[in-house]
Amino acid sequence: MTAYFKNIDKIKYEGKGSENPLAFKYYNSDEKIGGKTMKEHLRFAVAYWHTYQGTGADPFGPGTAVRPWDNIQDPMEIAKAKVAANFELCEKLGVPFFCFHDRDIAPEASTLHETNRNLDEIVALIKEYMKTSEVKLLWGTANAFSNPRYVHGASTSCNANVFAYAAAQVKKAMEVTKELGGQNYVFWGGREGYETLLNTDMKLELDNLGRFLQMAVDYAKEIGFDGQFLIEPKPKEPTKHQYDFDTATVIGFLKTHGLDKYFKMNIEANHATLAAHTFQHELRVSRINNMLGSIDANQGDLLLGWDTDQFPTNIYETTLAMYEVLKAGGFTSGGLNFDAKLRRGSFEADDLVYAHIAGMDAFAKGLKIAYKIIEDGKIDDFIKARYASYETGIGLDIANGKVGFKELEKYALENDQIKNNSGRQELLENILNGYMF
Ligand code: XUL
Ligand code: CO
Repeated sequence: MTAYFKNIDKIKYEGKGSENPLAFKYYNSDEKIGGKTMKEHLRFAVAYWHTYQGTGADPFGPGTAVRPWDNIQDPMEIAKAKVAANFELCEKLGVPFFCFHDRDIAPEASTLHETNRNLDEIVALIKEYMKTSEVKLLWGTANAFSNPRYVHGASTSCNANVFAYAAAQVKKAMEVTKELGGQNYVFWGGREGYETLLNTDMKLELDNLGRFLQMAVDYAKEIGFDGQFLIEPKPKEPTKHQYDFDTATVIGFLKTHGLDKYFKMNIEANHATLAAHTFQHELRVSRINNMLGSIDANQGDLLLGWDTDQFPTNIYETTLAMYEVLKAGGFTSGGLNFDAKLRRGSFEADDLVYAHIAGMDAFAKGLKIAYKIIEDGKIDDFIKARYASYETGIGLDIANGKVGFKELEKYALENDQIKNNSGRQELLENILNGYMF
């Protein structure tokens, strides 16, 4: 069997003192953190699109990536090489999952019929690999945004034939995800949004999006796909205004269309910051609504206003993210999918390995610190004490819905000398630093 990452052996944990760049400093897969191993907590996944499809092309120049399949010509042979490379990379990194769009794993042909045949052939090959590998599919999705037919969107296109085509594509992608034992199915908006209201029937587009998701729910029942449906919010890019703007918007949309019980969120760090939120904010909104499903693990650059999809190395961010995941009770079907790409200057295949090691170590360290924060309880105790006024007296009556404006007015007239306590933000930030360093 051809090895695509020839210079790389299985990446091992060597600990903090190690100077080996091809070893983990923090990610120790079998180490237990509060009764679960790191592997069980973190559930890492490799993203097929960036890792095998990404070339480093940008609007100013072509791709720079040097990849072992560069000299293969036939698109189906390239696709097969990437399947082999995927299992090799996941196994060498000890990453238990991967994720894909339909068009990442198999090339599109000139008819939908042929395209589906290509997909079937590659899916059969992936199934073969899965027989002897422990690597599993975290989630599948459909790329209903790259092909020019999706110029005006997919389920929100003004063209009903495009809606139908997208439905056929998602139907097939769901079947394939089920066939490969995918634990989730993701809907990211793609081009579901608009550029100008001058040409847009927003109400019809949103209703069509709702109808489309309902069809997906119905079809999942029909074929017995019991994976979790996830929606991945993003505020802009590619369209100026994406309908799945952020978690709060998506939850409102799902409730309006009676779909909220079927979906959870797939929160991507860079999408959160594009929405002018923090990563932790989006995770918190999902968690308190019992909708934290999975994470697209990456980071943006706060100096740039687009989706840079960098590998996550910021330990503050990974710590606060893992704090939310632990508080949510951990992942069930979800995990940490590295929806992240190499910088254009990092063009060698080995950079893929360094990048994943960096991301895995950053989340392992974040997990350890987050666990310490929760176990120690200082921050949680502070928050609890801050809201103690709702645990007795008038506060408890408010929380229990026992009082209205009239009772509260009577209370306020008798208690109008208000005393507030400090929010102690800087003290808490220093406490957080104490856990980190
Ligand atoms: C785009 C993005 C997608 C989704 C899957 O910004 O994040 O790759 O994760 O379609
Ligand atoms: Co993503």
